[in-house]
Amino acid sequence: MALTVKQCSDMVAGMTRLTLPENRPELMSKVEQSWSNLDKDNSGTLDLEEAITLINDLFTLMHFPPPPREQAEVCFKGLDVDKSGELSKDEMAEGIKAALLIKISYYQNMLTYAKERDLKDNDLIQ
Ligand SMILES: [Ca+2]
Repeated sequence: MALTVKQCSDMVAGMTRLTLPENRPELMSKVEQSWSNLDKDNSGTLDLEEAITLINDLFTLMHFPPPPREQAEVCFKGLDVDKSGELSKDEMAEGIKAALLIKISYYQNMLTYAKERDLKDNDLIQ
């Protein structure tokens, strides 16, 4: 996926904003938006199957191939901080934040690359 320098820096800014503590309500509202579709049994938490669907969606959203099942399960266990076997909205928000931070560092590397080559705002980063 080729982006211009401007698109790339806008993405970093947008994603960074979501990870800031003061924008927690905004992050929570994004979690809230997708939650009702995912929490099929309306339990208020996501079980492993529901969470894996979400993890796959998130990866797709970030233009990463969905992880193999095994890796998604490891991911789920990592997100389930209180080891309840289910994910709460807070645990999910933390997971999204962690995913965003990974993605931000990816785009920051692209920006560093662009800077080293003295690319302008509308130049594509190849
Ligand atoms: Ca939990």
